[in-house]
Amino acid sequence: MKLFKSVLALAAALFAATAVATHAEHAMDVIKVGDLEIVQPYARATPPNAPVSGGYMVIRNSGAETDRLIGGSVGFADHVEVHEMKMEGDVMKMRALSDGLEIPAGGEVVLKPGGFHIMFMKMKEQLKPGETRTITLEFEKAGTVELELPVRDMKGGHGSHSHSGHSTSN
Ligand SMILES: [Cu+2]
Repeated sequence: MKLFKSVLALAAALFAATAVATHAEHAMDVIKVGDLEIVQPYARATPPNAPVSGGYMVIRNSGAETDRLIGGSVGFADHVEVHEMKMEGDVMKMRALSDGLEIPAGGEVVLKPGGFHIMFMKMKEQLKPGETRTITLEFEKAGTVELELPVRDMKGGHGSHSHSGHSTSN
């Protein structure tokens, strides 16, 4: 219980750092598809033979209609799922969003450690810090978009603990 609370605190601290960095975003970190903007996507670096990893980004919708992130694909994992992580009582739970992740009109959704994320299932290779991968995202209305996914070392973020806990409890 305490562990999960400190994980949340760390996730919040990480997110605060990300929010500051967002002000310095440059054009190449923003990918547009239809009415959507995808800002600063990245993937979590993994140790060798890690079964899963996570993808994070901010998705903004400047359109008048709700869109949904419904899936995607990558070459380095068997498949991709859209997940939500949140506290239920005292327990951190993660689940796949079978209807996708809603991106509200005029709003934005933050995919971050401890919250919504893209989960890479059955990893085929290690992701090392400084490397770049490609991901294809699929949106209900905006369609598909391919973008570059820098790999970031997130040691100390402790989000990986939640992930490994999830994969073994499933
Ligand atoms: Cu997940």
